[in-house]
Amino acid sequence: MSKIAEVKAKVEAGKTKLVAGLVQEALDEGDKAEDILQAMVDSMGVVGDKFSTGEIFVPEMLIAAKAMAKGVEVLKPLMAGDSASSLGTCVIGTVAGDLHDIGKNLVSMMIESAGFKIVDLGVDVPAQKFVDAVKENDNVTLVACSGLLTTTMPALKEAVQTLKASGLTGFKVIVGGAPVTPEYAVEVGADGYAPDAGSAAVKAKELVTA
Ligand code: B12
Repeated sequence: MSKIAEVKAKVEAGKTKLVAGLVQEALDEGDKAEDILQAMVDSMGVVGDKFSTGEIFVPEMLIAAKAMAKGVEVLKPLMAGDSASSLGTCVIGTVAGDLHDIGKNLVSMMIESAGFKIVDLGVDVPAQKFVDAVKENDNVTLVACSGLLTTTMPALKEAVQTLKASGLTGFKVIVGGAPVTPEYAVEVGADGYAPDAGSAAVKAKELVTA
């Protein structure tokens, strides 16, 4: 089994103590950070499918997520660039009622590498907290809202609409997460949407430099 395949298998199996070491071994053997990351993202897809079919339950899903987080820690220094935060501050968070943060963390990492300073509000973030963060931090040029559940899509809408109704200016809003579509982003009044972390960074830059 290739090292990357081993990483993927161990993330799926939730082997939190093994994943970081295996990721490092894969890097040492010359595998690219992007490919290792993609393998772990794919693992999450498999885990989600197994959850859908009742083969595994929430605890197994959680432990797999923790295993992936350990692997991402190893990759982080290699993925994040060292741009001099010239694009302003990006406030990022997962919307109210939603505890998923792997995707949000990857988006945060890539947006940071595109040249933003990051203010991460974490998960389960009420709409008003996004607004408060725009007020409380200097030079906020972007707010990024993540939502992973169909049941929290209304919270995503509320976050965007509360930001837009706040009277505050000078920032754009980008949304994303598995159930979010470009059409939904337009419908809720967001300025931008991206399907994954890499394109989120490109879109973020485009939005604030346009
Ligand atoms: C891990 C996981 C969990 C973990 C989360 C741990 C953590 N720290 O994040 C735990 C166990 C807590 C969990 C709980 C639940 N989960 Co869950 N979970 C998952 C799982 C397996 C992986 C999610 C993930 O990390 N994917 C990998 C990342 C990299 O992908 P991503 O999040 O989509 O992010 C990418 C893009 O979407 C995008 N993106 C994300 N955010 C943003 C933001 C912006 C601004 C932009 C531009 C882009 C962007 O870029 C990211 C990187 O490329 C998914 C299955 C799946 N296929 O996604 C189910 C899944 C999301 N969960 C699901 C469910 C049902 C639940 C629970 C309701 C289960 C329950 N009965 O309790 C709870 C809800 C808890 C809550 N209130 O949030 C369903 C959702 C179904 C739906 N359509 O709503 C899924 C799809 C599983 C399934 N197939 O049924 N879950």
